[in-house]
Parts: sequence; structure tokens; C-alpha cells
Amino acid sequence: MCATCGCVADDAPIDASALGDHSHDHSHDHRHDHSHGHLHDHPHDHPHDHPHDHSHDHPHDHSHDGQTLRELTLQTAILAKNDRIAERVRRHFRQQNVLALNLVSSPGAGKTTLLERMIGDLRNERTILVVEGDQATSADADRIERAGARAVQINTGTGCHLDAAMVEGAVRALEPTQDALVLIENVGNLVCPALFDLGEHAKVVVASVTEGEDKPLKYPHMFRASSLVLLNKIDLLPHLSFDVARFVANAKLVHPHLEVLAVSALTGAGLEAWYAWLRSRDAGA
Ligand SMILES: Nc1nc2c(ncn2[C@@H]2O[C@H](COP(=O)(O)OP(=O)(O)OP(=O)(O)O)[C@@H](O)[C@H]2O)c(=O)[nH]1
Ligand SMILES: [Zn+2]
Ligand SMILES: [Zn+2]
Repeated sequence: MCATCGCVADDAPIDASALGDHSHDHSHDHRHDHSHGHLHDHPHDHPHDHPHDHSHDHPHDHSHDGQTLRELTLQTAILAKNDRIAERVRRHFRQQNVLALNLVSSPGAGKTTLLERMIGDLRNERTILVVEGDQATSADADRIERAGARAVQINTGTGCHLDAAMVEGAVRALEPTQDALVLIENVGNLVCPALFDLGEHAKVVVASVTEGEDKPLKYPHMFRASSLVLLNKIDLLPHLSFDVARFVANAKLVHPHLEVLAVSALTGAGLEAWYAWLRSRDAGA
């Protein structure tokens, strides 16, 4: 489940009904047969030792829908479980000297186009494997395979981000060899993927000049969680009023050390600098 928007992946072991309204005037018998499929390593351990003690002298009047504390508890548990798996994935990558990057963006910023281009440009340099995340279709994985690299498609259904367990499964299928480059194309969404560690070396935001200069200010968490911005579609600049310097200034406002490289996945402009960044990461930077 997504800790931000409450979305639930089709196969996620979470039952949204577990989060249903409870108004605090219920009888609280908590039989809890746990027939629902939610994660069982959450920190509150029934019967009822969770952080509010039910003596019910809280100052507020319980007119809220009662979800906040339960949601927070569940969200913390989900993220903790995710982070444990992400650490396992990261360890596996480290053992294989695999460089793994998590490409995040809003829908249509150009992630798959960039991947196609990279596969062509770097084919002779290293093995590239791709984990493709989309809500539906295998369209992007098909594009990657046509471009000449192996890919695994993950469909998240109603879910709006990849999580570490999904990536672990995909990586198991891809079996990266020593020194491979694993590129994870996250679901197009600038919000929720910021929260989920996938065991990657770094998150890279693909932003495009058609989205406006204000994206870093409007979605600061994503820009803070990332190490690099690829500002894509610069071939379109002559047709737009987009101000690159303003975008860079906005990015630095929310994350002062954030690097920004201007590129065009379509024409290849600027990609050498991106490849140099990749090679410097290989060297342990
Ligand atoms: N002009 C221009 N168009 C681009 C560039 N990169 C991608 N596009 C176009 O932008 C559209 C979306 O590109 P994709 O690569 O599918 O974007 P994506 O980020 O993978 O999209 P989702 O997977 O749906 O989030 C396509 O029509 C691409 O041809 C670029 O550098 N310049
Ligand atoms: Zn979400
Ligand atoms: Zn794509």
C-alpha cells in the first residue's frame, strides 16, 4: 500500500478494509481472526498494545474518522518492511558490483525513450537489464526488448509505485551478471515513488521541459530523494518559454547539491555527460 495516497496494488498483501472507518465508539472486542491479508509484522501486536491506551481521555472528541493513527502505524510498518527488503536487494547488487538506478518522473517525461537510447549507445560497454514498472500493459518492456536489452515488466494494477519486493522478484528473474547496469523505470508519478527505497544506488529524476520550471517546488520530496535530474526534451526549447536557469535554481532550492543535466533522449544531446555520470558512479563516487 502506498503510504501517501492509500493506493493498493492488486497483489499487495494488504486489505484496504483493514483501514475502514472506526469511530471509537465501537465495542472493541478485537477478535481479530486475521483472515485478512495484511502484513503481519506490523509493530502493534494484538491484543491491543498499540500506542494509544484506550482509556479514552484524549483531548479531541473523536469526530475524525479514526484512521489517522492506524494508518500511520500501518504506513510505518509497510515502509519498514520495504526498507528491509531494499537492504537485501542492495546487498545483492553490491556483491555483484551491479549499479542500479531508479528512474522516476511524471508520466511521459521520456524514461523509456532514454532507456532505449542508452541501450543502443552503451551496448558494447556493459550489460543493461531493465525493470519496467507500469500500472498496466507490457508496452515499455516490449520497447526495451526491441531496443536489445532484457526486461521484466511489473504491473502494479492500482498501485502507483514500485516497491522493493517487486524489484527483488524482477531481479531474481533477470539474474544480473557481474558489473551489469540495472535500470529500474518506476511508475510515472512524482509523489509516491519518492518514499520507496528499491535497493537502488540512486534515484534519478527525468523531468521534461514541457512540464514547467516549478516541478521541483511542487514535488520537493522527489527532488530531495534524488541524486540527479535529467532535464529531458531540450530539443523542444525553441518552441517553449521554459527557462532552464529558473528550473535549475528551483531544483537547488529544494536540494542544494542536486545535479542537473540537460538532455534530449530523442536527439541524444547531452547524453555524454549522463554517461560520464554513470561511469563516475561505477568508480564509487
Ligand atoms: N521531443 C522530444 N520528445 C521526447 C523526448 N523523450 C521522449 N519524448 C517523447 O515523449 C513521449 C513519452 O515518452 P516515453 O519515453 O514513453 O515517456 P515515459 O516517461 O517512459 O512515459 P511513462 O512510462 O508513460 O511514464 C513520447 O512521445 C516520446 O517520443 C525528447 O527528448 N524530446
Ligand atoms: Zn500513491
Ligand atoms: Zn515508460
